[in-house]
Amino acid sequence: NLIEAAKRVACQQALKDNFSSSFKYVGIGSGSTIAYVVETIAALGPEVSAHMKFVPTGAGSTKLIRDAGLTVLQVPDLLNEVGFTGPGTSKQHLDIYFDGADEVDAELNCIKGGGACLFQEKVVSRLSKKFICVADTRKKADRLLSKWAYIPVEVSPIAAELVRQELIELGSKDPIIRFAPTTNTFLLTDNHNYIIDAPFPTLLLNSQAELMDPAKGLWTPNALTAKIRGILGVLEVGIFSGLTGPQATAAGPEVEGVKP
Ligand code: DER
Repeated sequence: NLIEAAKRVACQQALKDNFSSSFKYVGIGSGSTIAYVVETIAALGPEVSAHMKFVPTGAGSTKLIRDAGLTVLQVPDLLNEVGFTGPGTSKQHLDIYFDGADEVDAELNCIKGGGACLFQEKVVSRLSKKFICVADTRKKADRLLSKWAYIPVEVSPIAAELVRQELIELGSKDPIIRFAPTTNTFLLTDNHNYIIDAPFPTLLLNSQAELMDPAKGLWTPNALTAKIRGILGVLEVGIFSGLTGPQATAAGPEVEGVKP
């Protein structure tokens, strides 16, 4: 269908513009769009990918890489393989990291975490020279939280209710601990934590920081990320921010017929 076609075209375009056979370490995100990135890389054949190692962002990403016949390298094994090169040296060992997003704003800030993998996604992003966000036009928004309704936050289960109350203090309306529909219990992430989905008003762009007014619910992505991350019990926040300039690229071309 048209959405799947849009995802596939966006992935092929993202790879065409950013993938090189000289790469050694490639980060692979989570969700359905990224499947087309892996499918396209595998289709290039072993002569391109056999020497590469693919760093996953969770159990689903690991399975996707393995099922495509590509080599999986988990983050701890990557860091052991490259070794610690001393304080102040770069930790961006991955040549590139491809992933989807739930929403992307005009500055390429993203909401991520719809697939509950945001923590490992952010770890892999931190270890990558470049993050290529691949998203069809449904994800495109002028500002974050204008289409996608909430910020996924990964939290310690024992402190989840405390964090939920602190998020309400911060201005979130009715934050909810995410349920796993299949087991009818709270969803457990790959890191054995809970996810709280916290609705907030539409975020400003980081370049509009002068308009910030938390009392009126006006936050920039950077400021709100820092504030939420500071709540006792929060592991990580599903806002990827500051991906400007050469580090990031918008999605591929809009596919005919797929309008935002
Ligand atoms: O969880 C995430 O951040 C994922 O990247 C995800 O939400 C994107 O999912 P999709 O490619 O299936 O839309």
